[in-house]
Amino acid sequence: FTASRPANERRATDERFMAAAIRLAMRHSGITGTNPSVATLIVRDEKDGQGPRIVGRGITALGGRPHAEAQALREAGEAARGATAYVTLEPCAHHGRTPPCAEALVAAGVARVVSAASDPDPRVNGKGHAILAAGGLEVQPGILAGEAASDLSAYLTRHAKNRPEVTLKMALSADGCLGVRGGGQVHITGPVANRQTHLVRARHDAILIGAGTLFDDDPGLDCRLPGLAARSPRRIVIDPDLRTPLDIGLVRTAQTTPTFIVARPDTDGEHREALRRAGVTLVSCDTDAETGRVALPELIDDLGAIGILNVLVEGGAKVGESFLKAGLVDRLILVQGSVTIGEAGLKAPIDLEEAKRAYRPTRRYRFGADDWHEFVRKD
Ligand code: AOF
Ligand code: ZN
Repeated sequence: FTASRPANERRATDERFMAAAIRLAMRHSGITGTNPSVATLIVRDEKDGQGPRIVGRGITALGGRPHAEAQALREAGEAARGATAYVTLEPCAHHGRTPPCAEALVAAGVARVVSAASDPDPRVNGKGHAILAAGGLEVQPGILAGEAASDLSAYLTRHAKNRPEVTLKMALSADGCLGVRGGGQVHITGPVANRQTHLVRARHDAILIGAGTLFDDDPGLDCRLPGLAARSPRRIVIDPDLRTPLDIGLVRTAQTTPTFIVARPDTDGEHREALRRAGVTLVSCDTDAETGRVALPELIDDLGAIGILNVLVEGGAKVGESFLKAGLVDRLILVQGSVTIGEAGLKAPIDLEEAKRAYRPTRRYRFGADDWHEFVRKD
């Protein structure tokens, strides 16, 4: 529909519909299994002066199938003929339970396909676009590729690094502290930033804290936003010496929300058994003989092996520092509040200035008095 329009107008239209498709894809982010959450919009110009209109929409279904394109084409029916399809990821080229989406787009008579991110899956990588071009469709890849890749990052990390993606989130006081030395919780961020944190939790498969944070805060680590409670992530506590008591919140709720404790295998057998009876899953870890710290790369690989695609590290200066030192932090969320802690403050392992050197800023919001910064690693 855009062929007769000037190039800049066409580009603006493409970006507008792709932005809508990216927002649509976010709805199933984290609930499509190992499949990425992709969205498709089928758009046509009705030539009635009203401009382009959406005639079909699809999001990758829960668990991963059917794919977005198949659903959008079904909704569009005959209206797909001559239309433009917006897809947040290159359409697939492999035979699963259904024929490849790229072939379905050709068969439906779609005239033009605009895509955002390319698919690193070796069964697809470039082949999806090639099928479309061979079918005579006009292909425009790379529209809002960065934005789409940011939402697909857990999937992209799994292909690029063969491990779950790690996001470290920390709330910093105005003077760069996480809290007061020697414990004691300080409320650094306000209610809007706290709700945003719950939204971030809902988009992760697992949330990880250190035993210190568990003992100090006895946190719930769930997603308490209306309608999203079922999206609460699995909870992981790093507690190599297995000091977690049976009467702490996470253990008491382990029957309803999957809870993992990472401990050395030689810890007290009776306590291990009692925790297991309470519903906790114990994950074995190795520790460094000198520092007593958990071997994180191995732990992250183990979490990947049980189907976890992304992990949100939320607790403790030491845990945060260990993940940073191990080079395992792919994304960083730093929320700077307006409180000043002063002398007694526990310095954060990274501040905004250091973050800007190693990471690329992606999103930034202002929530009340809080400044919310998101970064991704530069490599
Ligand atoms: C698409 N549209 O909505 C999604 C795609 O296990 P399968 O057969 O479903 O294939 C998984 C692969 O399909 C996944 O690795 C990625 O390449 C692609 N995901 N492709 O055309 C979609 N979710
Ligand atoms: Zn597909």
